[in-house]
Amino acid sequence: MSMLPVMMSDKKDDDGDVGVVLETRQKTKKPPMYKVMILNDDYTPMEFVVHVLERFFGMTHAQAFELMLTVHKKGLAVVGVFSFEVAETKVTQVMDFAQRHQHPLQCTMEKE
Ligand code: TYC
Repeated sequence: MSMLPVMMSDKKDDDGDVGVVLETRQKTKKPPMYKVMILNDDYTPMEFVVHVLERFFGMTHAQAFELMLTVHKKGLAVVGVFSFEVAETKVTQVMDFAQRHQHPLQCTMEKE
């Protein structure tokens, strides 16, 4: 029997794989993400909504104005997508701020 080392080039399929990987499913699940939405109403002033979008969602005035108009025309829009905790905080901040100013603005979240 030969005891010579077998060179890689002498074997078919020698890629260093020992052939025991039967499961390729990734077990590390990405955390669920949540859409935060604002809803249109007939009473909240446009400038208040623009201010909310700047203050709590880091938008520029132009971005905030454009999104506010989308909500005004379409009824609602997604403002951002966040982890559960961040989404919940945004919703609470917006709802508290609107209530303090006595505007009926609604902000909700929904699993993506
Ligand atoms: N529709 C409101 C108005 O005409 C403006 C508005 C926009 C209110 C967006 C809420 O999420 C909203 N004053």
